[in-house]
Amino acid sequence: MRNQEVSRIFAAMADILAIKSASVHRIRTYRRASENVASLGRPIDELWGADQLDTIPGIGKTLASKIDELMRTGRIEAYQKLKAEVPAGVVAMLQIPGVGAKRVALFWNTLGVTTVDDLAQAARDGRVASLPGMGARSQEELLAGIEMLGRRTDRMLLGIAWPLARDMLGALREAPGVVRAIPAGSLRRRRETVGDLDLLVAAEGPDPDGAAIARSVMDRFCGLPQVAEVLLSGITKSSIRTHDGLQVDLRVLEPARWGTALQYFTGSQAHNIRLRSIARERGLSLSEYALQRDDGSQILCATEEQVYGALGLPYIPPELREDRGEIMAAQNGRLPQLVQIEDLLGDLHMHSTWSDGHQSLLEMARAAQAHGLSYAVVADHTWSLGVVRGLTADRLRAQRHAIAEANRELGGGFRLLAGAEVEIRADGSLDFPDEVLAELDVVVAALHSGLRQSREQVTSRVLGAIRNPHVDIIAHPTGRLIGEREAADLDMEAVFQAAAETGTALEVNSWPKRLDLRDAHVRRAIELGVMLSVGSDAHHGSGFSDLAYGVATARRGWATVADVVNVWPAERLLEWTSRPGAS
Ligand code: DGT
Ligand code: CA
Ligand code: CA
Repeated sequence: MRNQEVSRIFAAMADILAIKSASVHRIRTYRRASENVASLGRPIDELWGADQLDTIPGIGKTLASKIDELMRTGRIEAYQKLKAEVPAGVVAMLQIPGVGAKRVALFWNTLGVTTVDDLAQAARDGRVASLPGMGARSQEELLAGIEMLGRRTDRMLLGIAWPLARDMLGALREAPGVVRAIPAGSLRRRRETVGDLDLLVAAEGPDPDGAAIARSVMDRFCGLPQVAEVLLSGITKSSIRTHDGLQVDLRVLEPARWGTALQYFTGSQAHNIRLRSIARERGLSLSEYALQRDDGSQILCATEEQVYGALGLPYIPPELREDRGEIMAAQNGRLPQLVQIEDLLGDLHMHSTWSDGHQSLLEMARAAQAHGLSYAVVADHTWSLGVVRGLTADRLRAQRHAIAEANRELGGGFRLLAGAEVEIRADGSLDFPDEVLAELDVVVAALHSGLRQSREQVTSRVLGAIRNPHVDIIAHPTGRLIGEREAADLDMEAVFQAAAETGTALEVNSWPKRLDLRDAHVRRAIELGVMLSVGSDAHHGSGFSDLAYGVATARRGWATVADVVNVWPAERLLEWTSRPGAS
């Protein structure tokens, strides 16, 4: 599948065009094409083979011919030309948090810098501050951004690694003799980022030692289209590096030892160390191969339940295996019944073309329904968020009519609720007065600006929003973007206490770059009695599948159905939003 490659090239072309200040239309065309190819859901090679590239939204004749060129020749001439015009080090400046194409062009054209290092030096020399539109403060922010870029690890977002693992395993499952194929390691524990992928396959076959079967699985693995480089190709373990630079280890096992191997390679290491000491107390030694008694005899475990069972424990879900008290909870029969994706009945945070979303109310509703939901809150951005076409009070009212219209069209099988993602402004006030908020079914409030304010300032803004009786949910409370932007310096204890007191829910935002609240915050919030809302933040119908990442994060924070408001039917949710003290 070459979708990722095509998507990456179009995104890179859009970046270069933006630095060259090409027409906004042209830049957007490439950007959209990149997004649409990434979320295509079927191999682009297939569409190309069937001469159907132009059925992809946003791909016209010109872009189709470029994809065709790539498929036939392995390169796109126009991309090569663009790359020759703008140095790679200049394009890399776009990765600096807070730096967009206009700034990059300014640095390149006026300072003559062609690498991020040159730019950092120029900032340290004070040459950035004197540029038009810049100043001492923006120079400092630039240096902080570059520093953050340097600290960025090469861990991959869960939202990228999970689909990648799914694709690779899907291909391996088709190999002869394969009976199971799943990701272990941090991906199975659903950590927000993964260092490398640890894939496990159980295979069995006619030949006595299974070697031929294992060999054929390994060959298939090393030949997958995602593979850029084979690091190691053995009979029990192979390692490759993908085009995105991610290392993937594959182990092929006998089904009879599947349980111990899966348990071992799922980790975490800290969890495993505890399990081994419990095993020793029972006169057993636990390894990836088996449980072994003191007399040397082995207990083979085909399932993880058998491993945990032999140690006197119930099965512990992978998301909990971080040595954060899960083993004691298991021993005391107090493991939480974790919330599951199937438990969600609605989504409380999605966008439409009324602000910066890509699809209409009706399209979003149908997509949400197709994802198994029965209602969704339209939470478009409000006017003071400058970068998007945020809603004024008048347009918000007009949107309510459109929502009613869409609901009639949907005919009762699905319901859109009227909401807004109301901006919490830098001075702490909200974009709408109370009487406008009072007209909405659900009010979501969020910070998008002033995230670097002092702890006192930024905390008081969030507390103010929580205490507003109309506000039901605080979206992505800390504002962090994984690997890009630190969380605001919030006093989280104060935030959790206020949310618990007022019955305001805090969101677990499902967008893979956010996952905010994060796992540790979820855990503490629940301890203090805070309700959670798992929100997709979808800007496109395909965005509802991100809910899986939000649910995973909630599970890592020990959340049960009792902690999540969008497991309720719409009627109960609306009772909650009109609870005493709210409206
Ligand atoms: P990552 O890759 O950094 O996101 O995190 P993990 O947890 O996937 O770690 P990784 O890939 O090094 O190893 C996968 C699992 O294998 C790990 O969670 C537990 C197990 N494991 C690996 N090496 C060791 C080890 O030296 N001791 C123990 N007890 N377990 C290990
Ligand atoms: Ca790993
Ligand atoms: Ca590994």
